[in-house]
Amino acid sequence: MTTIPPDLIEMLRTAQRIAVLTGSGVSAESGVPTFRDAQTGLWERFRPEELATPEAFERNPKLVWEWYVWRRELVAEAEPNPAHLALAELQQAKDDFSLITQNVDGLHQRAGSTDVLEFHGNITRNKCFREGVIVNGGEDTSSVPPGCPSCGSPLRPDVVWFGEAIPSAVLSSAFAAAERCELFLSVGTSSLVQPAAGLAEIALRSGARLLEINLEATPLTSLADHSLTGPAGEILPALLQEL
Ligand code: BV8
Repeated sequence: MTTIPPDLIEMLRTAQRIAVLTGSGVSAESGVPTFRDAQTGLWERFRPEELATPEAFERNPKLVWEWYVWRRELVAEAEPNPAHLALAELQQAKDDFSLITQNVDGLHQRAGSTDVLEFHGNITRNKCFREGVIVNGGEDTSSVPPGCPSCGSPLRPDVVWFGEAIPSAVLSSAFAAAERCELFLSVGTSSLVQPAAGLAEIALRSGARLLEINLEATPLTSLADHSLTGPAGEILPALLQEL
């Protein structure tokens, strides 16, 4: 059972401007493997960083496309877990709440969160590799990856690969949320991937307090005002109970 320090409870109750960054640890209890979990089956010989790049896709579009098909199937079978539900509830309880996620699984939205800032895109959407426009049907499914209906180029998932820029609108909204929040929560992330991992430090520099919830220590832990170690699916509901 999570014991929550009284000053953290006070912080949670009084803060009206909250920003949250989530990583794949929040979806782990929904059965979606975290980014650094050992990959299984066909994918075990690859590191995600080797597949989630434009170069990997250009080198072997079929391999990368099929990795995303496999991951989409995992996500389709997954259900939001208590961590996702608690964050949707927290959004309702606060005047100014921003949820920034590194996850591409759409589970926050399925849990009821709105205006989610998808920092790394969303695996359930496809876009044309050449034109960059979202494609919603009409693709040429005789090839793998399917072909864009307007130009025939291969489709790719609408995610941000390593070496690609975060979509500028999402980036500026996330920076603004980190700058104005009173309390920043970093949940279920190893805080290794940039520029997402830098958001907590922007919040700290702007005078916010920092709460980290994770299974293990990260580069952020020493900077946090509070660091709760344990499953997000247990700790977040416990925090909401105290509100
Ligand atoms: C960019 C989508 C520049 C794809 C992903 C400094 C500044 C800027 C860039 C860099 C920089 N240094 C290095 C870079 C390059 C790179 C980078 O950060 N590399 C890392 C490896 C060092 N960054 C980039 O390339 C970014 N782009 O900067 O572009 C640019 C600018 C202008 C113009 C052109 C270019 C883009 C990065 C985005 C990559 N895409 N995902 C896909 O999903 O296929 S990142 C990927 O990693 C996922 O989104 C994932 O969410 C993310 C981070 O991983 P985590 O979520 O933290 O997952 P992880 O497994 O690591 O950790 C899970 C944690 O949860 C663990 O700590 C675990 O203990 C914990 N946990 C587990 N279970 C639970 C739990 N906690 C609580 N409860 C549980 N139950």
